[in-house]
Amino acid sequence: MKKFDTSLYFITDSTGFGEEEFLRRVEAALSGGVTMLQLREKNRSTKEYIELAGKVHKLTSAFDVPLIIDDRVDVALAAEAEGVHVGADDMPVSMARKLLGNEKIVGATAKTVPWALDVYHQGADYLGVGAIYPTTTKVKTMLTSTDTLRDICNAVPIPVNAIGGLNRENIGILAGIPIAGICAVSAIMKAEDPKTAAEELKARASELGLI
Ligand code: TZP
Ligand code: MG
Repeated sequence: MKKFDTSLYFITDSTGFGEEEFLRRVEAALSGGVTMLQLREKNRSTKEYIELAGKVHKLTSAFDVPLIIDDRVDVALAAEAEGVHVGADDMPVSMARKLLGNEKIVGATAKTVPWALDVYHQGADYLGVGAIYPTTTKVKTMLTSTDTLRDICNAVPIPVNAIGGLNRENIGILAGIPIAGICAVSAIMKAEDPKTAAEELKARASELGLI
């Protein structure tokens, strides 16, 4: 049975880092208490994506953290990752589910209640909702209000994570919304010390009763 915990969901971005430094940061974030990790690569060949996924998978496995691959079901299968995350322009959730089976995790993006219900009914295991704040990470997205985030949380029976521009200074805006966790890229990836950043973000989310 697949089990996962989205409370501190770290999404990577290797842009600007050499491989060694990237992997060092990933490992540091894991040691800081990340509970789920998504490898998100937009500019790699399939071969490079699979190779990097294999290296990251070694690290996540050592921490018993599920590795999710962004966009690419083929890469997730090749690297024997624990799952995939698909957005509006990616493979439909129902197809990803069919290809991966029920033991793998399929996450989806949603920005409205009807969208959330649709991907839930297609078989999504969790949702990422945002962007809550403007983000400096390269992404095609629009802002999602905290009211919509709350409505989505109340509309679906699966874990819903907030994403977009989140850091320990600003996650107070999420207090009282029944999210399952926080997704963060820059707040951890670009931190001077990703381990401390992960620890502090988790501590703050916990203090606010979010996780
Ligand atoms: N989807 C919505 S916002 C976002 C994604 C992938 C990027 C979030 O990155 P950051 O650096 O945590 O704002
Ligand atoms: Mg995508």
